[in-house]
Amino acid sequence: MAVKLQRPILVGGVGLSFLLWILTSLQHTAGEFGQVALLTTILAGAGLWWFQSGSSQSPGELEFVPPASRETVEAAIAQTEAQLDHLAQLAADQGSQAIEPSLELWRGQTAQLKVNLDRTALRLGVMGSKAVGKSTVMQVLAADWIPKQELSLSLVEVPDSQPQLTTAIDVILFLTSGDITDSEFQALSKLVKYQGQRTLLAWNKLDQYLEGDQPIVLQHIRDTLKDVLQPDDVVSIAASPNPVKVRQHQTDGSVQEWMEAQAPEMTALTGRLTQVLTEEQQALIWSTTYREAIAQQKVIRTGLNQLWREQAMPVMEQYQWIAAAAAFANPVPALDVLATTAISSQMVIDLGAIYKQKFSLQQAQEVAKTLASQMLKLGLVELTTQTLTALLKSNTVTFVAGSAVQAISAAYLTRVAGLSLIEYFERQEIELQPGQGFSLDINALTQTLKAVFQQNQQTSALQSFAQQALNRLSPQLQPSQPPSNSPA
Ligand SMILES: Nc1nc2c(ncn2[C@@H]2O[C@H](COP(=O)(O)OP(=O)(O)OP(=O)(O)O)[C@@H](O)[C@H]2O)c(=O)[nH]1
Ligand SMILES: [Mg+2]
Repeated sequence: MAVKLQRPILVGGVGLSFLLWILTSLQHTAGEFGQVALLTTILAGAGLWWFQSGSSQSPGELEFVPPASRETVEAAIAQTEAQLDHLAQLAADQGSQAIEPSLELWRGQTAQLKVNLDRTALRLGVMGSKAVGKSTVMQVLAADWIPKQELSLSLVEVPDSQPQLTTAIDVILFLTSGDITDSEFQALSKLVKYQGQRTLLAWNKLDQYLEGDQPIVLQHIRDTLKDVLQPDDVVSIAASPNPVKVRQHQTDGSVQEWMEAQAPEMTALTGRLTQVLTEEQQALIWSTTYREAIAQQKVIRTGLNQLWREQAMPVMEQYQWIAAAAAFANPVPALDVLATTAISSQMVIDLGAIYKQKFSLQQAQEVAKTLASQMLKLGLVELTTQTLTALLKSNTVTFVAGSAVQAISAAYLTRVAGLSLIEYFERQEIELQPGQGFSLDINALTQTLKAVFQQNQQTSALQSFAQQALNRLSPQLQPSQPPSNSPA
């Protein structure tokens, strides 16, 4: 039994037959409860090998915290490099050459992060809805203000359609042309609170309001944004004020009228910008590099997820057939769900291990129980059984009785549980060093479960799955052949 400690129920390939033997022999001796209890005890006993106490920890805050020091940024870059190394190792172990070009690219980009940390030039990005004056403001800044700055500065427009471009930008200049709209408020909040972007808001086209109203409007914008931006970071400007009509009464009694061009009014903005860029230069560069490192990690993560999925799918499929065999050998509907759960705790541990999510048996049981109860609550169990009953009725093979429906349902539900876990894990933070705490976002897991079930619910998909399961189970239906549990 020492061969494969991580998966005791599969040890030596005899685990399943052993399990089935236990289940069948129990059928004569014990009540329903006793069977489940014993099954759970067997699995729990086996589970002691990997039992480890995990400290519970509240789920991480979503809000971005700007780095306090250069060390924080360097740690984030080191973490990015560690992820890359892990990916490279995984690709080598799995012999996946398809990822090589991406790996090369990501290595280059990650090396660039260290260079970026030592830059001095700053990047200013202009954003805002249509026709608020972005181009005009950029022209005026480029002509009158940037040349006077001692800092090296670049100015870019960030299109609404590509907000991800803000990652590499140090300061965002967000423009409006009047009171803040709801969508502007949402966009600003996201930038500042979620992306941790240093942001100034400029209300442009000040000249369109009466002079007496201007301070009131500005105050109103500041009040609206009080939880997002400090008042100093909200200013008013007129990048291209409308010409003003001038009337002059002549000595001969006639009246002369003409339009007089107005100079841009930008001092509130340029004053604040100069201050922010000089006082916060270092922090701005740290922040941006930190965001870039985190964004790079997300990209590398897609590569990791791809390779991890290649490992996870066969593991999930193995459990799917174990669940089918167990449910088939022990065809009491209420029991099946529980038996499936007992088995899927081990699946949680095995899949978790692939995704660097460490679970104790107890925690895994909690996850499996949550999955099972959500499946019941969402009506997935009933729906699956009903659909499969209807599908199998039309099947010409007459021996596929109730137990086969239960077995295929168990397999299918285990598959849905496994795929949900895989998708859930793909979105979890990973810790390549050991010692991570346990946290389960039940809500996110349930949402994933619903989505995965919906994706896999089509009759055609279920039909081909049922057929596959029948092929799989049929050796066991014929007494002359021993049960098979080796993966396809
Ligand atoms: N009254 C007034 N009009 C302005 C001001 N600034 C810009 N405008 C006018 O607003 C209009 C739109 O300005 P743009 O600079 O093209 O705005 P934009 O945000 O670049 O527009 P898109 O690129 O189309 O989204 C132009 O007619 C400008 O002349 C201002 O301070 N006051
Ligand atoms: Mg424009």
